[in-house]
Amino acid sequence: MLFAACGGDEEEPAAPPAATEAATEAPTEAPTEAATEAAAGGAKLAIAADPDGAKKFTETELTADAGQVEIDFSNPSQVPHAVDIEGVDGAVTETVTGADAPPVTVDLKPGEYTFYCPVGDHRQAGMEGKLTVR
Ligand SMILES: [Cu+2]
Repeated sequence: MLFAACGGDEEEPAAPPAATEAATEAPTEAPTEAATEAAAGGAKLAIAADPDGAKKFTETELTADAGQVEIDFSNPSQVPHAVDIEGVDGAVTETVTGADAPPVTVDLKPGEYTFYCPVGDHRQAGMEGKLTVR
């Protein structure tokens, strides 16, 4: 109700609510540098498990830019899965079933990696893929 009341100020020459709105919206677009930095340091690597429960990921070849990468693993199936990137300390997600795993952020150096599911025999069954970091 307070905001509705403010809207009624339109007739006044210097309506404070309008100025406040402008100030609120501007910062989201203005700092282009900050946005660029966020993109560079906030890269995301989306990985998903087969929705039908097969022991495989939806993609077997992924690429990422070197640096801080957030691993976002989604497992919509009713089979427990996780993601582990071979040879990268800490690059392993929680095992989830029918859910998204909490994001895991790792520092990736350029190179070729193998990501796989560490659950049971899933990797042997073919639940793995190649990750190229540039
Ligand atoms: Cu699995």
